[in-house]
Amino acid sequence: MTQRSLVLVKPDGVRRGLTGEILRRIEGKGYTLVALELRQAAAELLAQHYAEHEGKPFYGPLVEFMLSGPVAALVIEGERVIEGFRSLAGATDPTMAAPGTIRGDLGRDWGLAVQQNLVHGSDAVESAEREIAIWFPNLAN
Ligand code: RTP
Ligand code: MG
Repeated sequence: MTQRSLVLVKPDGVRRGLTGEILRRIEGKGYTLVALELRQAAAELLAQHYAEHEGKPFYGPLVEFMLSGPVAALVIEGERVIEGFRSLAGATDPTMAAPGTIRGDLGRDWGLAVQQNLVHGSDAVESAEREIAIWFPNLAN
């Protein structure tokens, strides 16, 4: 089934100049770019985006990190793209993420308050719809 996923290159990825490398992996895999925008996220938008994590110990540091610089926000499309991008991204903890993945090849633990792991990708059809509506309201169906 053709799906869409909301992907973010987080501020660490943009700062380190890895946006192009991450896009290359997505496009190389054969997924289609539907939207692409470099953007400084607002706190209210991040509160919506990360609503499921509110109250967790890493929530405050996570939002602060996501506010620390621009993110590249993307909508990508393809057959099973939601699980496909999660597979490209690798495990949440970049130290443990498999080599060959974005986080495994390009990420590491920097000893900071929150895992800076380069990318976000929607984890289910419902979250993709919700997140696309938050970041790209014009694309929402
Ligand atoms: P994402 O939502 O960014 O695609 O990552 P994910 O599904 O692999 O991870 P999730 O559990 O949704 O957590 C969201 C983000 O919060 C940060 N995090 N840090 N213990 C920690 O330091 C910790 N746990 C989570 C990461 O940036 C993670 O991607
Ligand atoms: Mg997640």
